[in-house]
Amino acid sequence: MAFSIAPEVADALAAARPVVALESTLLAHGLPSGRNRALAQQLGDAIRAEGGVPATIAVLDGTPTVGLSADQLDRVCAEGPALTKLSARDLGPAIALGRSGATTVAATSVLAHRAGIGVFATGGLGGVHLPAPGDAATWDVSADLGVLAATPIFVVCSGVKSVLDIAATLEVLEARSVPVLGYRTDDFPAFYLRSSGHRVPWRVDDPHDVAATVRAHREHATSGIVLANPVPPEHEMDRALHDRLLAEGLDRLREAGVSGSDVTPVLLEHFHTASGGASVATNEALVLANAKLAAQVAVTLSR
Ligand code: PSU
Ligand code: MN
Repeated sequence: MAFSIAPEVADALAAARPVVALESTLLAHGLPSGRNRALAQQLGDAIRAEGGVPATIAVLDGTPTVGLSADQLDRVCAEGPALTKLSARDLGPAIALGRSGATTVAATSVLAHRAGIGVFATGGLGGVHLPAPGDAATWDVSADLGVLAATPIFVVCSGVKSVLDIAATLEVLEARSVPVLGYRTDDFPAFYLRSSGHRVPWRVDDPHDVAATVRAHREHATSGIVLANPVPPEHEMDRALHDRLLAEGLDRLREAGVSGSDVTPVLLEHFHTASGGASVATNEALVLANAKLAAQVAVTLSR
């Protein structure tokens, strides 16, 4: 099967230099067209500024591609939501049928690991959704969690969105033996907000302790590791605005009968339009901070 790794990424991996994987779903589906291409560039620049090599991942015309070129980033960002959202289970069909798609945390983790990349930066993980009204439980659990349980990848994120059942998400990560570390915090962040009100089991305060933890974990376990890095304080969303948009967004999903993998993109779109772009600025700031931190850890790990 064709598998394309950008020469710069392949060279860095061969020389054991630090590489940071980035996902393409957050570009294509998580941010409005018009903002995503600039962020893609800034993410790469932030990783390079720390001494790392960025590797954005997608599937293009049936080829899993690790390290998108400028032209390929143009394409992924221009196609945006028209591009299929590929989770891990979708990789086989997309490859076999010659299709293109943006990769989620799950699919990006699988391809990054296969390419030999162990460090990954993103915005928010998928998780356990809230049950539909009247239902006691939900079967809508993101494949991100199962893949992180089975894949030795270290992922920096800003927690999960408050549209998810955060307590249940943390329970699944615990049950699946995925360590969750808080970066300079004791609270698991909720993407737009610095705290979800749920505690993290472990707190780490600098990239060296993070790298040491990743190394120690990899000595005895094959699961992934989550580092939860809260959005920088100056970019946190106003809590009252956040709570209003969340309530409105949930009503909207219910009215439109949206379910499954469409839930996250539709909700994000509501946040972006109804906040007049404030949520986009928060989203961009947190992903950038995560790329920078992931690069610092990757640099430390490579020493
Ligand atoms: N959460 C966000 N922004 C995103 C996503 C999640 O705040 O863009 C994307 C990520 O790619 C994540 C995916 O892996 O959604 C999870 O989707 P699902 O719940 O359908 O597995
Ligand atoms: Mn889902």
